[in-house]
This record gives sequence, C-alpha cells and structure tokens, in this order.
Amino acid sequence: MAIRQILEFPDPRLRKIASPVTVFDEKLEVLIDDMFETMYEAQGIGLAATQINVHERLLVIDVSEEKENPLTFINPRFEIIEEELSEYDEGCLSVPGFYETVSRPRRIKVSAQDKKGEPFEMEAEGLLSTCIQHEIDHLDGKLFVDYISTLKRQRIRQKLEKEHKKSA
Ligand code: GNR
Ligand code: NI
Repeated sequence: MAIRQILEFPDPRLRKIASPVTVFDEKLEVLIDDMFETMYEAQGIGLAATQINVHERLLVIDVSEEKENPLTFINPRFEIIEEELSEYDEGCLSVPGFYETVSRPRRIKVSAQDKKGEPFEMEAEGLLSTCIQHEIDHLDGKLFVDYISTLKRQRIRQKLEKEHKKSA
C-alpha cells in the first residue's frame, strides 16, 4: 500500500470532472487500498480520487469513531429524500486548516457500485450524508469553499498560496 499526495486548493486539478470507472480489476483494488491508507493517515473521514489526482469516479469514507467502517462508493449518485437541510462545519483535506458552515440536504439515497462492480443502494443522513455529498462534489470539481462568500474564499486561497510558497 502507499500513501498518495493530496492536492490542495487552489490547485486547478481539483477542478477536473472525473470519468466513470469502467474496469473493476486488481489495479482498482490497489487504488482503493491506497485511498483508505491516505485518508486514515491524514485523519480524514472521506477521500475522493480527485484529491489524489486520479480523475475517476470513486470515493472512500469512514465516519465511525473507531475507524472500523470503511465504505467504498464507485460511480456514486444520490437523490434527495428530504429537502430539509443540515448544517455542518465542513473541513477538507484539500483545504487544510479551514472550516466553514455548509448546508446540504439532510437525507439522501445513494446508488453506487462496490469494488467488484456490484450495484448497491443505501440511505444516509447526518454526517454520512454530508460527507457523501462533499465527496461527490470533488468528483465534479467542486469544493466546500464554493458555498461560502467570495471574500472568505479569496482569503483562504491567499493564505494557502502563501503556505505553498513557503514549503516549495
Ligand atoms: O475529513 C473530512 N472531514 C469533513 C468534515 C465535515 C464535512 C466533510 C468532511 S470531508 C473531510 C475529508 C475530505 O476532504 N474529503 O474530501
Ligand atoms: Ni474534501
């Protein structure tokens, strides 16, 4: 297994739209294992392939306290079950150190494929619902900072650009 580098805002590669996964092979399983290792090491609760510069439609999530409930979603889509919104202070491994409140539909039904290509559906609410929507946004080139004011987003961009120059 390997830890992959996580792209950081405002890297333009985070804006690419990912393509569907069509081949369910050993290489895909290695990618999934690397994504879990990278996510756990970074202490995140989710990771989209886009964040490690792989522009394919898959994501991994583990919102459990004990980090014992790994979930893999390939070619995920969701429908809103309840229009009611929930607010979460969202963070992102690609926007390190910044947290902002984002409102998203509270309950969704997710349809996806597992690592063997087998379709499945599940309902999600609360933090899991938020996290799935946050990750699917990544596959569409979107970030949580797109939901906040332009002024806040520009401040975050400036601060991260400064950090990136320092460590370059
Ligand atoms: O680790 C993460 N925490 C988090 C908290 C609230 C809402 C969404 C998230 S996802 C984030 C990991 C990440 O950047 N996934 O793309
Ligand atoms: Ni993120």
